[in-house]
Amino acid sequence: MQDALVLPPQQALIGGEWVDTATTLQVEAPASCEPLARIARSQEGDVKAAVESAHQAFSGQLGEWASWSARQRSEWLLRFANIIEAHHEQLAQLECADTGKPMTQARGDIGACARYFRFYGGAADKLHGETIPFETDFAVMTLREPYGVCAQIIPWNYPSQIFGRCVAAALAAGNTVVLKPAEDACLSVLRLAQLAVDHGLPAGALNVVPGLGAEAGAALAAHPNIDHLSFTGSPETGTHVAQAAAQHHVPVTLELGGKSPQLVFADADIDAALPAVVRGIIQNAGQTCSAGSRLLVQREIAESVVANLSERFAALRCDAGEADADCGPLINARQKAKLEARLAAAEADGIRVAAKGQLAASAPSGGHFVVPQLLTDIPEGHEVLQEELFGPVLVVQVFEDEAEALALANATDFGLCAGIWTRDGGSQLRLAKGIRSGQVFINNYGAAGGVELPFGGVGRSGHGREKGFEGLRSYTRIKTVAIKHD
Ligand code: TXE
Repeated sequence: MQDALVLPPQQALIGGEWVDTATTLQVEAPASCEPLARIARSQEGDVKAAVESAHQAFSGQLGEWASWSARQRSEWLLRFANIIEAHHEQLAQLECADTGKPMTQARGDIGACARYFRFYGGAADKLHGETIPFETDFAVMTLREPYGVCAQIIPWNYPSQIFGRCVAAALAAGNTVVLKPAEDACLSVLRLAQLAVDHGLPAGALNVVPGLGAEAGAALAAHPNIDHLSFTGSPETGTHVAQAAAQHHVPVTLELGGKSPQLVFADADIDAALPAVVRGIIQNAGQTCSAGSRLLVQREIAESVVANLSERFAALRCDAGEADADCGPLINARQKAKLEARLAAAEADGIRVAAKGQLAASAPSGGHFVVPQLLTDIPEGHEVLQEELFGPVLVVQVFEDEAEALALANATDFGLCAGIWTRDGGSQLRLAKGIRSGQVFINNYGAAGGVELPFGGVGRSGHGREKGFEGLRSYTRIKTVAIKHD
């Protein structure tokens, strides 16, 4: 039996205070479309106030953030990781209800959020510059400095994880943050922000402006006084926010999704590969930027692999998040309609649905469910091979040899992740070097989410790196100090 949800304030967090906005937005549970909560609808004025508070906190005019040493930041981040863990089940229930994802996945996401705070807490006081040998009468060093006010616009698919990834790294480096969470799912983020303030995060270090992308998001990206912008979402919105930030020469990190391939060779350990291939596409109902959404399989095993996967797909069940089935619903009616339109077009083009999962009889009516599907016999260059479908749909392509596998792997504009399943060491390394993507996994997919591992894309998947130590460095800039002496 689930406990009553602990809902966060229906307000924006500005300068350490929860502040009413002129109006609020209704949030629905994606599994049932029933009302779940209301959230603040921040407008340009709220965003301005949040940026101003973040500036004041960074420059020492508000609260004590600016006076905290790296060691103090480290201690607070480590303590906050424990606080997240102490509220683990409560936060997971909120994440599950708000995003619709199965409870096991929601629990994993809250665990990962705590891990980000622990990782960046541990790293905060180990981030140093260098000394550089120069002329004999010079001493030269680099200082790694925070940018100042970091604007962060995040999506709805992994709210708590992406909160951890962005906020922990930015704070560890000494920045202040103005965060615009997604209107479709932000309850865990607001509750995390509430816990942070209640547990001693100085006023103004973290500001949260919930609301619509076209209002709060656009106002934040275009604000002249932000010093850095990190955006996770669609390539289209990423282009808009990057253009807005460019007006003020604000550096931008963009994480824009993918169409990541899983390459399965005839010599692969099939018993290890196929469960990972299924997990890689059904996790969070396929609404994962790093989803392994294309299966490239070598011709001699293609038939048996498709038969094996068909059985696995047919056994998959969709249900509401708290039922903890294989898949929950999609996030909203728009995402569902977009996916269903693409699937209908694919079927009209003769693409075969080799297998489909089931909607559990216990699933609530009215939810945004789309059952997992395995698509084969796809014409070269078809849209389903190119576009991020953002649902539990795996497309299959067949290759003859390593050269064709590499060509197919690189045949989209995206480049986020790739999985390679083979026992051939030479092939592993040639492909790892040849694949155009930010992460490559050999004989695994996703490295269990590894918060320690740098993550980001090339091409239409974006640029810049989050996660790991690279992610921490990306929230700093280098200042060179050259000292002339006698
Ligand atoms: O994304 P948006 P949507 C991809 C995925 C999905 C598609 C559309 O393919 O099907 O994007 O999803 C804010 N100025 N990804 O429409 O619009 C918005 O409020 C500033 C991949 O939900 O990019 C939210 O906070 N901000 C992805 C955030 O941008 C704006 C995760 C993302 O929303 C804005 C999600 C504007 N004009 C979707 N308009 C990933 N990389 O993991 C919207 N936003």
